[in-house]
Amino acid sequence: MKLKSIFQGLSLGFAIVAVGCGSGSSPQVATTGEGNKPGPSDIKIGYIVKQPEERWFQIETMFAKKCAAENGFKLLEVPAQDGDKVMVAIDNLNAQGAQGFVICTPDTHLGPAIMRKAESYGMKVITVDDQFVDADNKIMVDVHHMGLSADKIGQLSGETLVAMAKEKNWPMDQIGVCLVTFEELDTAKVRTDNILKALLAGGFKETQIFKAPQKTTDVQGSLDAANILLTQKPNIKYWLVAGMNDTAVIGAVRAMEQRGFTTENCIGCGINGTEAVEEFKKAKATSVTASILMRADEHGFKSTEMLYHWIKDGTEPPKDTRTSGMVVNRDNFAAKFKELGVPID
Ligand code: FCA
Repeated sequence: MKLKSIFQGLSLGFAIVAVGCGSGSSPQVATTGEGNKPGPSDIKIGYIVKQPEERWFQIETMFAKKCAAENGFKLLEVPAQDGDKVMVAIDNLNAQGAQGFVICTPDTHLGPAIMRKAESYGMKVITVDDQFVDADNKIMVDVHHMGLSADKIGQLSGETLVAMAKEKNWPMDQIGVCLVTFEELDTAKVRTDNILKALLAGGFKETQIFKAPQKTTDVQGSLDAANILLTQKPNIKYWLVAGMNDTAVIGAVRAMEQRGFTTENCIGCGINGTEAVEEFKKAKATSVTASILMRADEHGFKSTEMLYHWIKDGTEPPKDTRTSGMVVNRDNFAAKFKELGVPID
């Protein structure tokens, strides 16, 4: 799978401020490297994630650690499930001498506050997966980002679901689509908007596609969202399920199962692959029929590697780096994960 750089960043010199501590100053950077550049062992990088319980973020962090081990710098793993934890985490990282961090924030609206704090400490920042937004809800395109091509991935998920539904040959007028949404998050909205487009292009009518908004982006959040929809639509015989990630689809499928739906009348396609694996591994197939396998490994490794070179050599990374994905299911997941070197146990 190819990593695509959308914008080629400028290579800028990086001046290291060698003294100072506490609020409003840059972290102290020892310089055991060549000239006045820091050596690998002088470098500490934070890896902050919003949902440490999700396998996606565990794999990302695993590969960020691999990058640190291969290059000889120190990676500081930080779970931060809310805004307060993020702010405390940045203070702690600074106190530990980290020169920068990669972050998937629990709330993208924290972007301006996170950047203000990071800049006050002279820390470099790369966002991973979720982009910051400003006070006007606009993406902060000046902050370096590594993420996925949410439009293409959404489209692929929608097209996969259409193809799977066609194979089932269910009567079109008895099919409903449960589209689990989380429109507060840009990458999620772009994904589900494009799933919807692909379903319409595949012959589904707007009137048979129902959005189920998640309040939280965990299994419980999507299970609750789907339960509300199922209560409102008790007469639908066949369900297709989609959402912004595997967790969204797994929760909705659990809600369907509680009402007696099986693979005979319900199928779903997730995104990430990292959580759908648990479904594919089950002896009996579940309605989580497929997923779009994304590169958690590459997101973790590359984002950290880019930040490392930025701190160490002053090589500014591209402003925007995007990854693509591929369809996985029960038949091919083991081979695909093996190819990427991503563990499935
Ligand atoms: C978001 C989702 C994750 C993953 C990531 C690429 O952060 O919450 O599950 O899909 O984008």
